[in-house]
Amino acid sequence: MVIFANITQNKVDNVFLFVHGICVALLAVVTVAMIYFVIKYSRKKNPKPVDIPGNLWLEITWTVVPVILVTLMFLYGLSGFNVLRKVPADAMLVKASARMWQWNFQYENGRRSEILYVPSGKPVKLAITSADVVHSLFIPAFRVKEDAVPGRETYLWFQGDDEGSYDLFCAEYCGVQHSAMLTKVVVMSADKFDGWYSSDGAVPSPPQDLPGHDLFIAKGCSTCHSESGQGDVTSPVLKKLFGSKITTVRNGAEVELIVDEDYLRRSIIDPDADVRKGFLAVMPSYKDALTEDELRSIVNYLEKY
Ligand SMILES: [Cu+2]
Repeated sequence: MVIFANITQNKVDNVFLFVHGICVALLAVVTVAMIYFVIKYSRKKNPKPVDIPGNLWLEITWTVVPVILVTLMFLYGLSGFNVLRKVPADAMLVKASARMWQWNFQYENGRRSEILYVPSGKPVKLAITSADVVHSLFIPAFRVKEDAVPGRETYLWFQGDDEGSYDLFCAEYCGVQHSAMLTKVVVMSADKFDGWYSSDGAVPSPPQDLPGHDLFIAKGCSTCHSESGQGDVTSPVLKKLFGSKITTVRNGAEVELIVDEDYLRRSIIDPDADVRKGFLAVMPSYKDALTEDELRSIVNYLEKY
């Protein structure tokens, strides 16, 4: 038996299994009856058609039983819906805003992030808005999805009980870079989360006089890799990184390397290839979010950063 990781997932899965179970049972009943009638009333056995008079009890049964079944499906589904819509009073509020083609999360202390960091075991309410078109915020692992509609605030809530990182993406086709609206929910222990939450990554201030700086901000790099941030478990500090010797984990094995242009490039396009030792692999790939020129510009910037 599956052990469900969290409340919303548990509820949604149970309703799904219940409805699915009834559907499978009905399919079996209908199929068996159909095969039975095909054989019993075949033309070979009944060359002469005869009228079969109605059967009141049979008709009452096949009306009442389905009514009971769909009512049960509705009521059980409604109980799941109520769980999803009723946010626990102690939920932590995070504002989630969507725009073509990026997610942005803002916390109550003003801290912003492109990755949704949450403490484990605590309900989180996302207040969702969109700056342009309709997007949809979907976290499959927690079975929650809600549209981001311009001019209006929607919401959802979930609770991550197991530490780890989970996919979060846009589930409403919103333009050519729709598939780039992919990020992570990182569930951390309360201690680690508090450390991240209170670290001063809120005010990124990379050097402004270098080319590539504006791009570094515009593409959201600085929301995680801030200059002043001391670098938590998810985002190493990039300052003076170029040329330094680091240890990474590649396919499960530790590798020592000198940070060069190739490494910076690879880490932006395929962040999971060489993950800095001691850090979590949570950065989304920027393969489709940057043109070749933009990529070159950011890499050049980081070389001097
Ligand atoms: Cu979208």
